[in-house]
Amino acid sequence: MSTTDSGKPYHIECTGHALETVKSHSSSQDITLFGSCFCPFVQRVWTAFQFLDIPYKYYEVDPYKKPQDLLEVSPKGLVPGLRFDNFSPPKALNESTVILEYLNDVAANSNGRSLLPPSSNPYARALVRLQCDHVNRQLVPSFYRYLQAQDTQTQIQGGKEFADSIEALVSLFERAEKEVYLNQKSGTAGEGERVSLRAGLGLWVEGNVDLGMTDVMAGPWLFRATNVLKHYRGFQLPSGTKFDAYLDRLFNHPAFKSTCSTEELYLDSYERYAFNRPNTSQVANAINSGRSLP
Ligand SMILES: N[C@@H](CCC(=O)N[C@@H](CS)C(=O)NCC(=O)O)C(=O)O
Repeated sequence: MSTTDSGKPYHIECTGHALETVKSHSSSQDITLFGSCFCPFVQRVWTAFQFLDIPYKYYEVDPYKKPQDLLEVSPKGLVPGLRFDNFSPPKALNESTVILEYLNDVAANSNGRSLLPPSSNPYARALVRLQCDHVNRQLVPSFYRYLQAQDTQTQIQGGKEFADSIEALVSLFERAEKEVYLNQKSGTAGEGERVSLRAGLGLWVEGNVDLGMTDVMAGPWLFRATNVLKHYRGFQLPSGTKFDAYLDRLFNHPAFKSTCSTEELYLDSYERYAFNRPNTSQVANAINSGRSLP
């Protein structure tokens, strides 16, 4: 566990698999993704582009420097942002959760890929959105509270709160699996029908090979729990056969893996959060002042 701030700066270029993906998405496309190599909100959207097979150009920006072209697509200067160059003047979108829904709609209208259960199953879609809501309002803020906590007592409490948010996510996964799939499948005819019942429930459900909306929403922070939180807080993710197998499927899914840099990039880039350096980011400031995240 790391105990002194060595003053490392955040990285400004992807490494590893992510760098390969950047290189193969560097030519002009109708959609430009404004991203930053260390950012989990970007990783959500980037994973969705990869999974949904929507053409894009990746464009690395430093969101702390607030370049003009970023401010034009994202008013607070936050990544991710999308710019649509086939309009004059170009149109734009920001906010990772909004962009994810947008990309899912685009795919549904083009290639039929989806991160959600089919619209013919509104209850299944709602249960997945409950999971996403939990990720956004509990899991993500508790990750930062834990990482930014400086005294031992607050760190212990932060670790517990973060672990509890993961347990609660698992309960929501189990609920959707049970209500949408397990309780139904005995009465159904064949494997085809079983596959369609579990479609869009994501990698939690054994046998599913497609990412779901919740996997994409939560994945970047679960991943950072295995490197950043482990390194700076000695954190161990809750363990269990089914949860371990889920994480394995998630972290090794080609669409997720292709957006991952090497561990050093995350450890260096998150040192400023781990030592709660002043003015680290808008997210860090919101956590320190008890406000909701930007
Ligand atoms: N609610 C935004 C949050 C995005 C966000 O906070 N991105 C960080 C990078 S991880 C950022 O751009 N920070 C710049 C700043 O703090 O000024 C989303 O979901 O897209």
